[in-house]
Amino acid sequence: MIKPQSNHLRQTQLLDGFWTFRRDADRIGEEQNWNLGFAGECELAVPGSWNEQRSELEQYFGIAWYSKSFIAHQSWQEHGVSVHFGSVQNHAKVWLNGTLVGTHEGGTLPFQCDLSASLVPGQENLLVVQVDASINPWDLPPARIQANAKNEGFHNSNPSVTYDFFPFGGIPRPVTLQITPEWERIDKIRVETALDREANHAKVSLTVSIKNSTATSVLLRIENDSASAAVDASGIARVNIEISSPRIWDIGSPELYLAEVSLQKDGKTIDHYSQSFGLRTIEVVGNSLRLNGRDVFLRGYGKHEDFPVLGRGLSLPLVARDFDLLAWTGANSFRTSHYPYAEEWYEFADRHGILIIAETPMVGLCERLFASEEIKGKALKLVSDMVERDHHHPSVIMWSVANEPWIESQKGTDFITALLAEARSQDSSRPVTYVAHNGIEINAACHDCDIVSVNRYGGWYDYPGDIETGTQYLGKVLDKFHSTFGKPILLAEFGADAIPGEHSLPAIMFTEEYQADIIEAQIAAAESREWVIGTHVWAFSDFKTGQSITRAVRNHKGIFTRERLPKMAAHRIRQIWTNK
Ligand code: BDP
Repeated sequence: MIKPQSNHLRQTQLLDGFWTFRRDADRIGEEQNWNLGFAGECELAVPGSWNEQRSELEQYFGIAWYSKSFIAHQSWQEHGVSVHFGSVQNHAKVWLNGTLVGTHEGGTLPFQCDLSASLVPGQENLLVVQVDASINPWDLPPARIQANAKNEGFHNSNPSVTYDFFPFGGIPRPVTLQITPEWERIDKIRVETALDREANHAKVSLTVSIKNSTATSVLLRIENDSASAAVDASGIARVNIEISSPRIWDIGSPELYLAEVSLQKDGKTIDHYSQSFGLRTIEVVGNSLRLNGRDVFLRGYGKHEDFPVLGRGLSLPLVARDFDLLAWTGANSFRTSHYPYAEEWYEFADRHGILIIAETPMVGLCERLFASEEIKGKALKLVSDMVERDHHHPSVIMWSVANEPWIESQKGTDFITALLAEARSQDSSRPVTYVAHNGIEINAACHDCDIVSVNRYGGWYDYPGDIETGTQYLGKVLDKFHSTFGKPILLAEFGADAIPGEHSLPAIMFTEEYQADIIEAQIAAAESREWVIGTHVWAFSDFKTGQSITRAVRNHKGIFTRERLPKMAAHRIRQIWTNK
């Protein structure tokens, strides 16, 4: 699948806007044929999570239906028409004019449905989506099976999920019609690059998959060079171009190239797609992470897709603002904790030279999930789907296959090891990691990481109220991880909650002073160890969580508030990272 695009042969039509909405708490919609259309209880905006758009939906975690009609142009009769969802949280069933056109599991990756067979050109067409956001112990990420089980995540909350963020429901990313000239079309593009900096030369290889193929060849153009390759019987063409004196993508010079891919049939171009990519190297050498042969130290944050009213919903002004604030603090990187974000985040990072650790939605995993072969199959697919969607972004420098799996047995280690192996087999050009749990001892899967990522909250969950002892403890933990695994270490999470406006002298927990001091002390402790390759503060901004006695309305570990106002820690970090 490729992201919809408009060009001289492809058209897009955005279906964002207000959609008709109706909850289906009793699950009667299918029986009552809501797929043919239904009376809405209200209108809701897409993209957007439903929870904060109306009070009565705030705590609704179940099935709901969305519908939207659009006029199909008469000329679409001869075209291929599909609908692309950036994501639907969590599961989706899609009907066009009453006919089921697709289903999808999982709330953080895109999917698309072919519409051509049930589309009525020249008339109004009705698109209906059933969204299932119910709290399910077997989803990835999962809900708890037992409300108070110790081994199912960090702390119990309502809704009872195994992870520390809010289980939003809805259609949080754009919905786009893609109209292609023919039924035959470019379906997937895999870009592989090999940059030889010494020889000042790069090789770019594209694997192009064609849907409904009878086309004969694919023509690739990159700036002034071009090459073509025949489409084989399975609908795949492999085409290479060599680039001499390549422009190298880097933090300060985010140089991008466009691969112009044309599908040829009977001497005619029948489809076209422009795929951006960058040329850079990223590798682990000894104790360092090297970008284009130079050591790079990661300074940044774990984040969430989260903002008041929008929930998980994509907002382009918010993307722009967050990148502005990242730069203001002197950060060079972030992790897409704890799931793949909307593609617009990675595209912005590509254009502005910010580094991303791209994470799967595998957070809050525990033994009962490790024991299921079915879950393992789904988890492996999530890794490969993420790599397929995001592999071409030069900003993505590392894959994180899971956050804090609660491993208690060899099965858990094997599960994570399998995910790491899958990421590596899908993409050998980037380091892989998973983020080891804050509170468990079995971390053997770290042996299979290129970088060992560690979360630790000394001075907060461990040694609360004591920054000095907490920081010494953090140092010991880092030393132990390094001596056990002999790999470079990323301090992937550390920090403290600060309720904005709370101050104290001396610094005590939950005040802005305490958060700023702990972050400063722990950045220094981590940076004093030459094998630490980065510090990612938890978190960039406050974010919504389930209700719990450990969360005062939300998680307050942001150095910005949920509305993106700076706390004292934001100013402190800016001072440390930029000297301003
Ligand atoms: C870490 C988790 C993160 C939480 C954080 C916290 O990785 O998702 O939000 O703890 O407790 O263990 O604030």
